Amino acid sequence: METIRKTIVIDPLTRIEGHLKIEADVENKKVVDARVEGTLYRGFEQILVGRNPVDAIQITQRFCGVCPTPHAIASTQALENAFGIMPPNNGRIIRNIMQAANYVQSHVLHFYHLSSLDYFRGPDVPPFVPRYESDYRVPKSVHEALIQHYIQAYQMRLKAHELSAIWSGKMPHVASIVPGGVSVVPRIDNITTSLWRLKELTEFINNVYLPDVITLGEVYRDYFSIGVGPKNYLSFGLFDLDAEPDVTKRKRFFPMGRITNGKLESVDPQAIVEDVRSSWYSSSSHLHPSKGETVPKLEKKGAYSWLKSPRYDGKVYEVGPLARVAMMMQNGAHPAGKELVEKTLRGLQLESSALSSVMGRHLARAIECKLVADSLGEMIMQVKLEEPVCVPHTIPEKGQGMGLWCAARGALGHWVEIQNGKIARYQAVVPTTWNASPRDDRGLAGPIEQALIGTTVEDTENPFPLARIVRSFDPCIACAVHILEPGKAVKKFRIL
Ligand code: NFE
Ligand code: MG
Repeated sequence: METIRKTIVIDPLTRIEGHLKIEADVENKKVVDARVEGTLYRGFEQILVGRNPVDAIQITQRFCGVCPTPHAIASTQALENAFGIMPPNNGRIIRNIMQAANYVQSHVLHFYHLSSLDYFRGPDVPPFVPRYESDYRVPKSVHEALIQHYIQAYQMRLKAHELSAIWSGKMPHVASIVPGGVSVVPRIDNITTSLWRLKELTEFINNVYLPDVITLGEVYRDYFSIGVGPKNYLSFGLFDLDAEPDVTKRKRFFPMGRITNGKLESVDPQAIVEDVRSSWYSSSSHLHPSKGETVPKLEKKGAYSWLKSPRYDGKVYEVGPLARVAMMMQNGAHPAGKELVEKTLRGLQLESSALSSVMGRHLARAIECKLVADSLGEMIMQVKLEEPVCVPHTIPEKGQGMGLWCAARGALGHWVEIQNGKIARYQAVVPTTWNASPRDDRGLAGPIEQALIGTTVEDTENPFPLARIVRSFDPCIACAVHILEPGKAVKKFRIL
């Protein structure tokens, strides 16, 4: 039989954050190779050099409007690490509240407004038309409800933003996170106005979001075996439960850890490097982020992305809700959460291995959203009105710091070096850099590239399975790259 070869190009992929191009080489309807290309350069890491270290908390939040909160927290923790301070209980807890609200907002955003229209038609009015055609299979009986939920989800995201803003002053981009804690003085109405919003959010997650994900899981069962990732998972964990200065020993609601070849392991931050062989940077490759460099070079031969390739001990790791849920299935931190995952999979007559898939990622995100919302009430009630929220800080002449946290999309690290009281080096390694990374120095494909390879594409003119796979990772390229050449020929775009 004659082999039919074709390269599918999707550029830009819509309904994600930022600018992403997908290239998939297809042979006889099967993806045999794939390249995930971040096509946006931003340069935040250089903007930070020479600034007052405390500016990092505000500037790094401008990486992204979806996940400013984790950048504020990771940068503050990097500074606190360099300053030798830790926040008091109230500071720690109030940051957790803001982060939990941001998780809920982000997960609801991802499922309804970024992903769900991959699976059912929106109403026949703009902005839902024109639309690309797909194998929409949702039965009539639930279709109308899904559209209603899509609209309701906007209200829910507003509620989650408000819940954060009660503590963070505003959203997006929190105003009250400072080195040593937070600057908000809690009052009783912060607590009460948070609780009623949380009640509405919890009801939505339990009665609408999670059931909708399960419904789509039933209808699109085949997507529990499509988009299989590297099956190695990394999480830095989050929601600090104590003030242990060593972040690798700190107690967290979602503990730090890795799963490699099915085995639960600890995290040694020294084992992280970023390769740039396939990235448009002339700086040295394979550097630890504390020594990382970001020197752009668009003409670099063999490069195809602005994203670097973070690797742990030379291996490829998927990060995100699926990584945290995969960890939860082994680390004993949340028996009820584990039971819910098992029960849901049993209901769908699936094995736990089905989690590494498009639908597995959506399910993990929804179950994590429920776990976070269910714990948020307790976090709010832990705030002590009469206790301090912050400790003072002094900026040292020289120092180094690391903040490891988890954004909604996965493991997030910030590294800062201070010289003469100013930032001398700043490196951020963000979730989408892990997931959407290009080939590393050894040629290993990144997690999304791996998930694309092997996929069957029946119609190369309408490769919707590829779009569904990429979106299940919830990529955010604005975060991950942190050039436009005016006057050059306009590209031919294919929008999916
Ligand atoms: Ni812009 Fe982000 C999250 C971070 S993604 S959304 O969550 O950090 O890489
Ligand atoms: Mg970076």
